[in-house]
Amino acid sequence: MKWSLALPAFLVGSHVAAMPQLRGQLRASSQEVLKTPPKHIGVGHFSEWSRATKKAFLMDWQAGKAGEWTIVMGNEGGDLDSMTAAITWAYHLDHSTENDTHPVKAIALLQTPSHALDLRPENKLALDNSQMTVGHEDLLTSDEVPEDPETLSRKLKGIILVDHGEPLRKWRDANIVSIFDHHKDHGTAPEASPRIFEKVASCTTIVARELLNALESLPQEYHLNHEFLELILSAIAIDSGGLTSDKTTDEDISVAARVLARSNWKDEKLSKVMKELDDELSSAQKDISHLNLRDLLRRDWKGDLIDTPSPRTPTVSLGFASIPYSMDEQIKKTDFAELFHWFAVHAAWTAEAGVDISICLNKYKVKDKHGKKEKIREVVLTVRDDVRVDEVQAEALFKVVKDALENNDQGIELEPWYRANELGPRQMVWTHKSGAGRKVFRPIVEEAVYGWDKVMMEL
Ligand SMILES: [Mn+2]
Repeated sequence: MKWSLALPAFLVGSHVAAMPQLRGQLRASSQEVLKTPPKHIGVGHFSEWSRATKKAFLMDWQAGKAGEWTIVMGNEGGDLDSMTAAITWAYHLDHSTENDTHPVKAIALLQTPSHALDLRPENKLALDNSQMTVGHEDLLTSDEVPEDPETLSRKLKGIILVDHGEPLRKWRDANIVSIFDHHKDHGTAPEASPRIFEKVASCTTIVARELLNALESLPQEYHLNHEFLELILSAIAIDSGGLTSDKTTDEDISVAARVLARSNWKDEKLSKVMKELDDELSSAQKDISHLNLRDLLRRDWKGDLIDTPSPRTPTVSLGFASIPYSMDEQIKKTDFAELFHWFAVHAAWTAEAGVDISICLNKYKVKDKHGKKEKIREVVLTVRDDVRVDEVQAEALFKVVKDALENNDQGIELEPWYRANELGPRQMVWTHKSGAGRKVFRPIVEEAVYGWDKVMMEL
């Protein structure tokens, strides 16, 4: 079946692209022949738009015209919400001004390297469903940004933050045009407009609502293609458990209904569509059993540098991982399947990431004696003494963060992990049953680090 080797180019032809069934068959048969699936260019309108935008951005950058662009960026966890919210607002800015004398040049940036996106099967699936090019080629990822963000941020027209409330340090010199977020408001860029912080399940809800409101007030609406609408519904569905989780708000429901009404699925029931999307995406999301510990650490990693108040105190780097496995299960995934190896693999990753303080937030379910499922969470704290702080400082930092965690005012009752006595210096593991995740823990740890200097001076 030699012809299958010519398939990628062949698929670009629009007549083939217009026949999804044939395309599927060809792809399936070619995969049998070739070990690695052949690359093909996405065929949807959405893919075309995204690809054209990326090309225009890179061409303008090369021509020294980066200053005409606004980058819409999600957070570095790079989940479906971040990705979709960024794409949604970039799409809106681009389409709503396309007939203007000076159309807005906006591009979505996924603040993860492309390989990290591959660690999120649900993103892959959602992009595939939206007929995007395999391997996220239509999207700009952080490893493709053609210039050091510190420098680029000063050249850009501006940045727009979605799904996070303050820019990563490397972007902090950029002009922040707008913020759409559902995390804690740290007061960043008070002059940004729109500047919306709202407790909703999915940040995409906020962005999609703003898009629809603006769209409906235009003299003539621009086109929303169905792939795009389906991606928006997917992001809201997975973050809201198909609109059924506790986090779901009326806004999530009403925005999803408005998006659905414009989609190809408009004749179906909202609850059914959202449940199906959530089921499909959540099962893809859970399909990470093949990932090793290093990949699990990288998969949902958020970190940044924190300046402590005093000039004599170094800047420290803080990283958070979220992992859906217990410590015991993670240990089993290491080559030696022993506790020491968890810390060795973890240390190799934090060294690579240049992180002083690392917090891993694990969550998993156990069945109690009545067969009822119970959610358990674990917190793993480690502090390195070889990145930005020395051993004495590392000890002090560890103590400050440990105290802040143990004496938190969020009602989280941390109990030492059952093997805590086997841990080494500046390592601690706790378990708890509160629902608190990264959104709760991150501010606790950050505030502790901001206050670290005070403790140092008292010593
Ligand atoms: Mn989010």
